[in-house]
Order: sequence, then C-alpha cells, then structure tokens
Amino acid sequence: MTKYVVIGAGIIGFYTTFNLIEKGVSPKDITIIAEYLPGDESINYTSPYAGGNFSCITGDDPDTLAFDKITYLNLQKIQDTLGGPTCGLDKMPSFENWETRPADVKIESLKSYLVDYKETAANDLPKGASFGITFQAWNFNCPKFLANFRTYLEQKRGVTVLRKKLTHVSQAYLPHTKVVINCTGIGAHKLGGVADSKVYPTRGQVVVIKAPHIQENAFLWTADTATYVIKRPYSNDQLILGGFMEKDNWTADTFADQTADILRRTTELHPKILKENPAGSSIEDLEIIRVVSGLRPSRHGGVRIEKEFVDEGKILVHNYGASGYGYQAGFGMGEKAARLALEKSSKL
Ligand SMILES: Cc1cc2nc3c(=O)[nH]c(=O)nc-3n(C[C@H](O)[C@H](O)[C@H](O)COP(=O)(O)OP(=O)(O)OC[C@H]3O[C@@H](n4cnc5c(N)ncnc54)[C@H](O)[C@@H]3O)c2cc1C
Ligand SMILES: *[C@@H]1O[C@H](CO)[C@@H](O)[C@H](O)[C@H]1NC(C)=O
Ligand SMILES: *[C@@H]1O[C@H](CO)[C@@H](O)[C@H](O)[C@H]1NC(C)=O
Ligand SMILES: *[C@@H]1O[C@H](CO)[C@@H](O)[C@H](O)[C@H]1NC(C)=O
Ligand SMILES: CC(=O)N[C@H]1CO[C@H](CO)[C@@H](O)[C@@H]1O
Repeated sequence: MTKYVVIGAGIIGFYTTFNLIEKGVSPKDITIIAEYLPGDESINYTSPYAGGNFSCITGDDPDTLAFDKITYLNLQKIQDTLGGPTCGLDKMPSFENWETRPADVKIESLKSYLVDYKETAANDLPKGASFGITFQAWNFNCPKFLANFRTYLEQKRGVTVLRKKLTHVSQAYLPHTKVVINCTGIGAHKLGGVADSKVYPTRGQVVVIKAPHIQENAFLWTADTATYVIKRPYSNDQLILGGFMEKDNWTADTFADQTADILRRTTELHPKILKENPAGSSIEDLEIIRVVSGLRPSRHGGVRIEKEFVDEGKILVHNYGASGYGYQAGFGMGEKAARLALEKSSKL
C-alpha cells in the first residue's frame, strides 16, 4: 500500500527515501516514481553528470551549513549500508582554494567536522588563491552510486520503483497515498501544479580523462571561474576536470573552446596531471574519455523544502533546487523533507 510517493530517482529522491525509512516508514509503503532512472542519460536528469565531490563552495547561511554538515557526518553510514567503498562512494584527500577568503562562519563550521582539516601555508597556495585548506573529502562515482542506491532501496528493502512521466503533481497520488515528496530537480521548472519559475539551470561542462596517477581532488574558486579536478572512485581511473557555471543556459551540447579552457585551467591548478601523465606531458597527450554537459537545478532564493496541504488532507512536500550540491548537502535536505512529511499536524 503506497502511503508515500517520492517523485524523482536522482540523488535527492534517494536520500529522501533513505531518511523516510530511517524515521520509521515501512519500505513497503513507499513508491518512487520517475521519468528517468539510474542507468539512463538525459539532460533533464542531472545526478549522473555530477563530478561528485564534497567541496566547500556552498553558501554560508545556517541551513546550507547544516545540510552540508549533516550529509558529511552521515556518509560513512551510507557507505557501510550500501556495501563499502566499491558502491561508488569513497574518501579522498582534497585541496581547495579561494581567490577571496570565505566568511568566518563558513570556516568555523568546516573546521568543526571536516576530517584532517588544515589551512594551507601562504607560500603553498596556487596562483590566484589567497586562502586554502586540505581535508578528507567524500567522492562519489555518481552513476555507480545511484545504481547501487536503487538496488539497495528496491531489492534489499522492498521500496517500489515505477518509471512514469508525470504531467501534473496530482497524478502522483496513488489510491492510498497521503504524502507526496517532490524531488524533481530541474523538472520542477515544468511540472503542472508546481511549475516553479524560480527554478533555472546552471549549466556545467566537464572533461573526463583517464588518469591513474591522480588520487586526489583540487579546486580553485574565483569570482568568475570554477576550476576543479575530481577523482572518480572505482571508475577505472577516471578523472573529472571542470568546469563552468552558466546561469540560465539549457544547452546539452558541449563546446571545444570550453574543453580547451578546462584543460588549461586544471593543468595549471594541478600540474601533476601533465607532469606524471603516463602518455606524455603536454595537453594533447591526455586521454579524453568523454566531454559532457549537465544542468544543475538552481533556484532563486535557494532550495525549496516546504510542506503544502493539498486536497482532502493530502500533503505535498517539496525538496528541489539542490543546484551544484545535491550530493554533498542532499542527505541533510532529505532529512528535513522526511521530518516535514512525518510531522504530526492538526490538519491531518
Ligand atoms: C557538471 C556538474 C557537476 C556537479 N558536481 C557536483 C558535485 O561535485 N557535488 C555535488 O554535491 N553536486 C554536484 N552537482 C549537482 C548535482 O548533480 C545536483 O545537485 C543533483 O544531481 C540534483 O539531484 P536531483 O535529485 O534534485 O535531480 P535529478 O538528478 O535531475 O533527478 C530528478 C528526478 O526527477 C524525475 N522527474 C523530474 N520531473 C519529472 C516528472 N514530471 N515526472 C516524473 N519524474 C520526473 C527525473 O526523471 C529524475 O529521476 C553537479 C552538477 C553538474 C551539472
Ligand atoms: C528537457 O526539459 C525541457 C523543459 O521541460 C524540455 O523542453 C526538453 O524537451 C527536455 N529535453 C529532453 C531531451 O527531454
Ligand atoms: C515539483 O515542484 C516543481 C516546482 O514547483 C513543480 O514544477 C513540479 O510540478 C512539482 N512536481 C510535482 C510532482 O509536484
Ligand atoms: C549557452 O552556452 C553556450 C556555451 O557557452 C553558448 O555558446 C550558447 O550561446 C549559450 N546559449 C544561450 C541561450 O545563452
Ligand atoms: C566536477 C564537479 O562536480 N564539481 C563540483 C564540486 O562540488 C561543487 C559543490 O558541490 C560543485 O558546484 C561542483 O560542480
């Protein structure tokens, strides 16, 4: 009997389902409905395209700080539950740098939970940075992790997974459903009954290369560039190089000039990529596996995690707009959405 429907089989839908079960909902009472499922590729399904690092680029408002922290502190449990590092989630050292020092409240928060947190000495900073830290990050092999997360929820726990495209949120209410949780990502821009014009894409392009010699992450955030190197765990040595943050751009195409710019910036930030490359030390010697673009589901005003009452005491909880941090903040978002969904209410 489906009492709870989660719309969306991206990282947000899965983290939310996990939290519902953790808070006592029987998996048999949950159905996940989604147009796209793990293994599919579409420009309207962002989760497989993420680099999948835990990075410190997110905002410094109290909600965001809490979502990041809750997620970081729960990923060990998720890794254990899904069967260890080969599920597509592993710890990696990370080296992160900023042109302008982040706010103190952000730094204090990071310091309170990041394992092996250390501030970088001024003369060890890369060009263009004024502040940097090293710490132990979590890295996701996103397609693999999504597939294993689905297998766990569906086959090990008994959650139902249904492939279906909804044109209106009302279609999500099955005969016994009392709560629907909307985890539709960029799809939230379109869905009838919920169309949210505040949702917009932040397009990214990444270059994936084969690089067995790189086992760490590196970042440089400036006012107008996002440069990152992310190791994809258990991927046959794939390394993700990025990137771009293009607001309101829906194109799924990839562009050669962006590829060239990414290769230039990332090899400057992390010279080891070229210096120790087995096939030679110029950019042309890098083995490019693929170039992809993806749409981060951004939202003016930030994520929307909110409860609404719809017809006849039925509940709709929104959980979308994770932008560039669904993997690293999504567990905390899912925890809040599950809490809202289960909260006792006088209206029920
Ligand atoms: C290049 C790039 C790099 C990124 N790097 C990182 C990173 O390093 N770390 C990080 O934390 N995040 C990163 N992100 C962001 C991350 O990918 C997103 O925050 C996350 O994937 C959003 O997940 P979601 O579940 O909200 O959306 P999605 O993954 O898009 O899932 C939406 C789901 O809803 C379903 N759906 C939507 N509309 C309907 C409908 N009408 N009917 C039925 N089903 C529907 C879809 O089919 C899909 O199953 C990156 C993103 C990009 C593009
Ligand atoms: C993706 O979604 C947009 C907006 O809803 C739609 O216009 C477009 O056709 C979709 N693209 C694909 C490939 O489904
Ligand atoms: C989810 O929310 C978005 C944004 O409000 C909306 O467009 C979409 O229709 C909603 N989907 C469902 C099923 O509620
Ligand atoms: C989207 O971005 C690409 C690459 O930067 C650019 O060529 C294209 O013109 C942009 N499209 C729109 C509609 O802005
Ligand atoms: C390549 C990649 O996915 N990089 C991401 C690292 O993390 C930040 C914040 O989570 C994202 O915005 C980047 O896109």
